[in-house]
Amino acid sequence: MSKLKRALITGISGQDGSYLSELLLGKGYEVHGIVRRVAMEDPQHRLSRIHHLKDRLQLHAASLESYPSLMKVVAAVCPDEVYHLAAQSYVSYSFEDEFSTFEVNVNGTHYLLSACRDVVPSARFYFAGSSEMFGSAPAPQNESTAFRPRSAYGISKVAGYHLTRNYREAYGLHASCGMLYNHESPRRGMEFVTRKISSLAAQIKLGLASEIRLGNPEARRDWGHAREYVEGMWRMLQQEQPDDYVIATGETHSVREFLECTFDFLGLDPYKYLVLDNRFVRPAEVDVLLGDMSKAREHLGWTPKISFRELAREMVFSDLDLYSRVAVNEGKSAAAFSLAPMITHIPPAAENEGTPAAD
Ligand code: G4F
Repeated sequence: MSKLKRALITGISGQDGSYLSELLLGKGYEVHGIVRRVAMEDPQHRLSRIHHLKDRLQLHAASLESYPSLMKVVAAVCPDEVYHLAAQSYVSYSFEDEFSTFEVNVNGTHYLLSACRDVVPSARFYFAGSSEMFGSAPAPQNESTAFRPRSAYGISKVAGYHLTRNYREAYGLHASCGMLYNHESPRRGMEFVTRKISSLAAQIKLGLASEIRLGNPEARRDWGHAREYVEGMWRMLQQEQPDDYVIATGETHSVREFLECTFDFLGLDPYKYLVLDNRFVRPAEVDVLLGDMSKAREHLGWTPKISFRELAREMVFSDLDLYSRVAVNEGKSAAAFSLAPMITHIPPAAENEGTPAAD
């Protein structure tokens, strides 16, 4: 009988980590995750995205800022596949603290690669790169596009990409980098614009909020669904040869479009509530991201199926459900908002709504 494959995931408690855990468990992997010690001490809040999997995962406390702690976990787990997802991933914050962004994103990646080379050199390694590496490069971007990052976050991911490539070329590691475009879901953190919009739309509908403050509504992103994107990560590590891939939908939409689409699902006019607020405008913006994922389609057989509208719909109805429960707990009945039929499930997509994100 062949032995179970063992995966080690950094950032397992995040959006991508939770979807990837589900995918790997479903494929019969033994799944280990690295979390910070504080998360172990406060699992209800910090591990909420993987709470439903808690009996099937093996969690280890370590810090990306400590090489010895990472080394110890890698040696104890002896993984076949390592998915390095953990990072300071909020672009705006990287303008406020460039130094900790580099510390975690660059040194953390370097420590983990080094530990893998020294302890499990035959393990396959995935590095979570980002479309932010392309920055102001003209659209559409693909694996040959020159990087022009516009933030400390983008620069840190370019450094991680080169570290990954260098470990592949210098030490023969099976190390791949996924350049993933923005990927969202109901599990997205509240600081990112899509979740900020879907959660505030729901709260406005329920009378729990009265405005939405945004920075630049004209920025354009190539938004896909995180559940589909983690499948791309896994496929990269199943290839005989390591390589780098763009994972994207091939469609770009503005923040404004996401706002209009989301509010529209709830029958709201976003312009009654929108306040433009300079505090959310970045010192250097990435205006347009649009990925060309032909290589992933041809080599990995990966294509996204969930459209922009389906993504927005899932997010906003999930938040409506969430905040309805909040409203009920605050003594307001969901029925008072005429929402009872809407909050029980996410309605299926109408056949004529939206187009598939890509072929
Ligand atoms: O949702 P965002 O904060 O995501 P951003 O900066 O594109 O980065 C995300 O995607 C990357 C992949 O491309 C990841 F690598 C990264 O870790 C992260 O997951 O902002 C999206 C756009 C930006 O142009 C921003 O300026 O929305 C614009 N925006 C406008 N108003 C806002 C707001 N962003 C946020 N977070 N909050 C606002 O109020």
